[in-house]
Amino acid sequence: MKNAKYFLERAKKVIPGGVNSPVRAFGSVGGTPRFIKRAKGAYLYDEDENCYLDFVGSWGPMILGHSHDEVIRRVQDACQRGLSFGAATAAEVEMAELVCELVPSIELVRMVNSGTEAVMSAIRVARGFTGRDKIIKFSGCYHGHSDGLLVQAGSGVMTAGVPDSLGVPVGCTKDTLSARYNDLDSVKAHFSRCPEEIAAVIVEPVAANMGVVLPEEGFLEGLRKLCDAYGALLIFDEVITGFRLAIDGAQGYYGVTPDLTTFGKIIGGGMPVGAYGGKRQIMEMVAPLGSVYQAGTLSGNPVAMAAGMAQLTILKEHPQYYRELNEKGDRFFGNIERLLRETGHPWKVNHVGSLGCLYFTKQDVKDYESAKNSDTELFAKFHNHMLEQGIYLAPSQFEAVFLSLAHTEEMLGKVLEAITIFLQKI
Ligand code: KE4
Repeated sequence: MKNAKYFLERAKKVIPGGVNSPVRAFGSVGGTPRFIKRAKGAYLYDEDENCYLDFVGSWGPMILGHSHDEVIRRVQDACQRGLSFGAATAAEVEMAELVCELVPSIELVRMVNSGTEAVMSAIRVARGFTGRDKIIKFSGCYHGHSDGLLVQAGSGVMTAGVPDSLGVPVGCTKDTLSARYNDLDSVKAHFSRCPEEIAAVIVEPVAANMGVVLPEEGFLEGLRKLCDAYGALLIFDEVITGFRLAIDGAQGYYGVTPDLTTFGKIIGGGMPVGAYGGKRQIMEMVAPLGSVYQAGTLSGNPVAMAAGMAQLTILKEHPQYYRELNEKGDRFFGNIERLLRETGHPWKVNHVGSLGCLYFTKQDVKDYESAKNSDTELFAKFHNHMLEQGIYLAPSQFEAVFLSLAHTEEMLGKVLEAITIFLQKI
């Protein structure tokens, strides 16, 4: 057996940081990233055959659990017919029809290969449709790594976006304005200052990249009203919440309709799929119909469509799964809150449906500023303890816990036991 350290040393010789996405390097929690060999249901197995109860779920896609038999079968079946054609296929039509059926605000939808691509394209469409350049995003929200969105979180209301990554020219972020999540006044301030320049407001309807921060009463509705008042588009980035909170995502769960929606993760069933879509009048801007250009060699890839269609079809045909998943989440995160209270630990748990986060702070967490109050060193100790207990959490305080239909009450009970041991240790 080769262990994680062996693989990490090998990986670092040929991959930046030894990983293909930074958070996987365990940088903020220390320790050695596990090299996963296989997964089934709620479990991951690393190269040493160590077994972990998984609460990352590939960062959201695996809502049915890993290696769901029907999803695997549909993918294997598609593989037999060829991996990629670079041509139109019936599978793409079926996927688009299904997305439009499941999400009423979507009249036209375009498949791409990642959430980043979906968001980048949706913003381009919003700019093309409105003829405006500026966008508003929220500090602490993450929308993928396209240049214009890598903006220093929290750059003030009066200052244009400042790049948050080397290699991003200021020109790419000067039209990106930052506002504060759950603070409509911070959005109004931007609109008041440049009433006819803002193409869109993009928001995670549940912010799941600063831990999990829920929209306060009236926040999403307020964004809808402001966009209508100033002629801007409202973009819901549902890469995480899409098909997770409900079959029609956070927009269905909260009853607020965006003009454009971006998807990723669950829509691909574990394969690389992103999508963006919305009202016909807006999406007709997209080439070859309109003049907003976007393209992709593997967009609508038939094998990826098979995986996504399989997963979405299972979710559509079992509407009770969402009630089951959301009730499971309420019980699980509620039990953690109760445990903290009973043991005199004042930390905060934010959760909605199958998404949640334990913050090591005594203050309510309702935006990026308050999320940053969390004790990340204590989180690192917590993460390492849970890993030792065979429980695989996202290696960052500012990610989410993802529950799946494969998590049983017995498994969730083991998590509470592990947390109890941790609370006794500290
Ligand atoms: P991808 O390009 O990673 O498929 O999607 C980007 C993206 C867009 N919008 C939201 C709301 C997202 O959460 C993401 C990506 N999520 C992270 C996890 N928080 C992906 C994990 C990673 O970066 O390794």
